[in-house]
Amino acid sequence: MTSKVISIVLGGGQGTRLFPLTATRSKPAVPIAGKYRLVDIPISNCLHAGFERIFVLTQFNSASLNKHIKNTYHFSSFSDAFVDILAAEQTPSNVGWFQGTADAVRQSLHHLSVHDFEYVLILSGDQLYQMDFRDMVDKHIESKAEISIATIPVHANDVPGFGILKTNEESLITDFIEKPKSNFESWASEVSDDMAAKGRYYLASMGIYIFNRKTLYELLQGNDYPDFGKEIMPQSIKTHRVLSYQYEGYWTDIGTIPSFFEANLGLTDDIPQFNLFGKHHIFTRTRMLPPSKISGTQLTQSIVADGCIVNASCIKRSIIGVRSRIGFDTEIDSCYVMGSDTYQTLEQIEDAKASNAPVMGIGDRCCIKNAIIDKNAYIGNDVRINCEGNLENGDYGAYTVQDGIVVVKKRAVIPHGTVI
Ligand code: ADQ
Ligand code: ADP
Repeated sequence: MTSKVISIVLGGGQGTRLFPLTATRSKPAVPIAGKYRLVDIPISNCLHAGFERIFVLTQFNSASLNKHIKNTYHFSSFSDAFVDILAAEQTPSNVGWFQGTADAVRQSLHHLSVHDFEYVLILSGDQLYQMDFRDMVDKHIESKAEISIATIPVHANDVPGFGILKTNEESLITDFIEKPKSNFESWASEVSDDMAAKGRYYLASMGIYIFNRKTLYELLQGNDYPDFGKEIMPQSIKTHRVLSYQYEGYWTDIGTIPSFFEANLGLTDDIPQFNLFGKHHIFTRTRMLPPSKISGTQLTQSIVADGCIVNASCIKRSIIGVRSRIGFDTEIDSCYVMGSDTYQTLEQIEDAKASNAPVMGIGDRCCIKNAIIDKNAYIGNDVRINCEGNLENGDYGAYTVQDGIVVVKKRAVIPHGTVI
């Protein structure tokens, strides 16, 4: 069965909801959990299922995405496995960017058609979850569906963010509405006792779809509907057999700064809902970094990636990414520090100090709370970030503030003594 499936990861539109992390890189290349990138999650789920032919669709291509895919996903030359990036491209018949999710897949059909496959698995690129796609494909085939949508019960508060649907006794979808804003009470479904206890009565689309090859071509060709959720799904349930594949495990959207931040910090929990340490771990690039060196630091509920040099006094509920350097007497609380792509040499560090400029990483005697520090940032000594709270949303040049979270931009320089 695995040889009959091709997977497509929807790597993101313009990525505005994750700005400024997507200011200079495409969304699939955004770093998560200290050492991975967003795209590693759907790709790892596919590889664990044995689905080894994967396209990643992205609105714009970035050096980091190419490099990451090229350096990470290597397969035997005796297999037909691949992970290929398809960036929106101009062709004689198409001058625009991808207009939406369905349009992105439509514009990529000519790359798909040269392959031998019966089912297409379409995945979102900004979700954190571990799902066995083999079971979903098995159910799709058993029930003779033409399309399957993975679904999950959600709370009424979350309904306006999702495609909501209703099913019949065969789990076939009978009604579908994309992101209803009000008066959706009649859309509640029968759910398990566990879900009912959590008030999760509405069946939401997870944006994970299986299409039979013929059905996908039928639905995408001869029209220019841009989105699966807005146009293709509500229409297809009238004309096709569309199965709801219900899932009740951990699954969360990481497409906005607050959800991205919480999903990352959630990984530092005692028993996180997303298991980095299990059998279905996430694949990523092997970097051959040195082990981290930590001195005088009280570390509580934190994740420290490889290659770090940490002298901070205390780090609490934080993720410290690859090659992070953190100075003496610095306190870090509830932060995602992404780390660096390279190390400064000792000479560069001495030169910076001689000219009173910050060195790469985080300086001495800083206090940083509720922040994301993007890669290669230079944070000086005695800097205080978000220690008093109450910051107004906005873009302040070197950093942004959104819902109480400060995001220091990639390569930003925050001079000594700055208070944010
Ligand atoms: P949304 O997540 O709001 O709803 P959308 O913005 O279309 O839908 O994004 C789906 C995925 O496609 C994301 O990974 C996104 O980054 C990517 N994407 C968006 N535009 C793209 C483009 N032009 N090119 C490439 N990739 C693109 C969808 C469904 C809902 C469902 C939720 C579940 O429409 O019905 O409930 O997903 O999260
Ligand atoms: P990101 O998207 O995470 O911000 P980049 O595209 O800037 O990443 O960099 C990704 C890769 O590029 C890193 O793995 C690193 O090896 C390499 N890189 C970035 N900056 C430099 C540099 N100044 N010198 C050498 N390699 C670099």
